[in-house]
Amino acid sequence: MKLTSVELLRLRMPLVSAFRTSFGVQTARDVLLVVAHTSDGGVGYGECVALADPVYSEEYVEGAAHVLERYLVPAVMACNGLTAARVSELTSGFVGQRMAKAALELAVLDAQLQESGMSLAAYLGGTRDRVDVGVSVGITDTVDELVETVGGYREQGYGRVKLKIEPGFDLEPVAAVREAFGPDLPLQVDGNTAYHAKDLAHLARLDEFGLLLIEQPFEHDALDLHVELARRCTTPICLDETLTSAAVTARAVMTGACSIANIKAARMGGYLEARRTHDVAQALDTPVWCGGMLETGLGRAANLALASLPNFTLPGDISASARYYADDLTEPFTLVGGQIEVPRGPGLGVTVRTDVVERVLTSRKEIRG
Ligand code: SMG
Ligand code: MG
Repeated sequence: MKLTSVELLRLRMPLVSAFRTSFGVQTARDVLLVVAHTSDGGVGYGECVALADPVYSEEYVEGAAHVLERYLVPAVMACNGLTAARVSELTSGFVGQRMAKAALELAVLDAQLQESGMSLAAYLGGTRDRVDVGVSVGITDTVDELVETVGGYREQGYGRVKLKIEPGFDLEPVAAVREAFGPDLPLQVDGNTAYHAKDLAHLARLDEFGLLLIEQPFEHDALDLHVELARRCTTPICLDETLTSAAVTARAVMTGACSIANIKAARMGGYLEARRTHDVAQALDTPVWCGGMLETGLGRAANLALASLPNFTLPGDISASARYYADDLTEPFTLVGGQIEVPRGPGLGVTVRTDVVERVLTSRKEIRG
């Protein structure tokens, strides 16, 4: 396989409701799509999940588009006999840029798998036709509003709920949700790196709410603080922002900084490294689940394929299309019995709704070999 051209599409997709985390509020998604065109006439899509600003990680969408155009796409386009497995090696001379690399790798992988007629789930080693999913609920102005929002999602059929927390919005909202929905609601929290060493004793009080896990309360490189919280709590600690590769994940587990891993392929440079991370975690008896970055149907399709692997034993942040977008870029994913079906068709297994893409398109750039 050889790439003949790559398009970088920028889209502006309004979110159906604002999403507030300790990083700030998002009301729309500035989406970057990588479209790979092959010499055999194939087309593959990869969604780059970098946020508009460098708050979740160093990457941001404008920078990712630049790095793809200037460095990553030319490095991959020069290759004859290209396969998705070669993308990480061809771009390894450029430090970091994992979300940009992941999007390019996924576009190549989608094209490759469509050509061979294999689904992404089958290629990765998925073993389930549908996967358990949950919903990630943003910070609200009041605790009453949070309880009402969670109630709405429960009515829609979400079985597992994740609450975003930050200093000043943690014990009270968690207690209220636990009280309103009872001890059987699978509930977890995500601090998105907003806490510091002085908060250790406070965070340990989350133990009384019977949570599934506490996700990334401290900064990405603060392994020691996560180890200390794990020592003080019986609730499992899960890492997100910290886990940038299979090797980093193994180190985090072995040092006791986490006993559960959130896997996001984009944070790790691609779906192939995500699969390796799944395998390493499984070897270390560490359950994993699939994180989310408010993906459109394209990224969601890939996440569903990943989440169908056997060690994804906890529900993922992979909600139905309607939780994010009024008009998704693919046929909408829907929730049935707390689960979403894994696409079966070749590659990502979805059809891109080009009419929707054209409607939300803000810019298009074509890179030729
Ligand atoms: O895709 O449903 C989703 C969002 C899940 O909470 C979610 N993602 O830290 O896990 C996380 C956040 C990161 C993105 S928002 C800044
Ligand atoms: Mg997180």
